[in-house]
Amino acid sequence: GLPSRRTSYRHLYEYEYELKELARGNPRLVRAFTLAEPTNEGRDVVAVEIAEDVDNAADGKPVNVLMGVHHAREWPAGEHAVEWAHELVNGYHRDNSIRSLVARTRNIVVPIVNADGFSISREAEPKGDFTRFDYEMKRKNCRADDSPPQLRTGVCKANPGGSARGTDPNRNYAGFWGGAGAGLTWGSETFRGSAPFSEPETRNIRDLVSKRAVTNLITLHTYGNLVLRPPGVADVRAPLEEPVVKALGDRMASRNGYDSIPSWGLYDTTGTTEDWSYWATGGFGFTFEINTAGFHPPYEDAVVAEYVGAPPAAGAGKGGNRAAFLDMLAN
Ligand code: 0X9
Ligand code: ZN
Repeated sequence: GLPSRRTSYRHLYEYEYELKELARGNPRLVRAFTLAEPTNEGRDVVAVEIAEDVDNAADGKPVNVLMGVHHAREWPAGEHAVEWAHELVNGYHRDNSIRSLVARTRNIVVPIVNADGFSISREAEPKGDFTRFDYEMKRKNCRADDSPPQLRTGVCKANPGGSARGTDPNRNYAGFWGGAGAGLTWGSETFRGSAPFSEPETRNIRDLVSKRAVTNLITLHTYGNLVLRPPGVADVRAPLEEPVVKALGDRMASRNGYDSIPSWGLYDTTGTTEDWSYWATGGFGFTFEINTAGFHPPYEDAVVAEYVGAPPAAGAGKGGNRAAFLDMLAN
């Protein structure tokens, strides 16, 4: 089972509560904090940092960031991120190899980057008052202020047309912003936004990555069982250390059984998280596309099996993302 023994998708309030509880129970090891800005609808974006002597942030140890749910409907992304936090804390107390990894690194986990969108998607299911496409299958954030008049009437939760209202957080970063694979209009599911970093969600990550000299980040999405590395467009001529980045991606993929490919091999994208962070800071970054069954299929399939790993009995068992994350930490 999972490090937390969880068996169903969390709600937003459970993420917040759990991260704070983890810090409260392990004050030297875990620090819970809120990212720089609240979302457009005023929600906090909550994170934890896990390290030995966690408050001594200037100790020079490599910083790893794991984040989930840039895209509202991709619920397993948040689950894998928060389970990783539990894994490190549990392992620190019980497992010598994890304890020594934690002693050598600093680990920041942001399970739900797009708190507004996730909240709408996650809470849509039990209610009969909105359509599946507008709410449960929402992808983007909630940006109403500078959207066209017909989309501007209040916060996005209270109004139909919710899927159109918003910017795609994974097209809003400054790296090659607005190029191939990014929508230019509000109605687009990949809308780049009105300007680079026009959204609190991306500004929050910019702030975190810039302040903390991040060595590596992994941004979790669903779906496809892929480890994606920069660049998002094939014709980028930036000085990318392709052999190094490929080797890291391949290593992680060898643990979780995913395919390791450059992002442009999936399709062209610009304004994505790790393209920006790599070119802005030199820090490594990868996108994992978790599971093959959909954006948020049954928990057992997309979270338990994909995180812990399939049992090896059938011959083709995978290590799961637990193994991939630990491998990155060990490097
Ligand atoms: O399109 C996306 O943003 C990602 N796929 S998803 O189905 N989760 O929406 C893929 C992005 C891949 N490109 C980069 N990460 N550069
Ligand atoms: Zn996604």
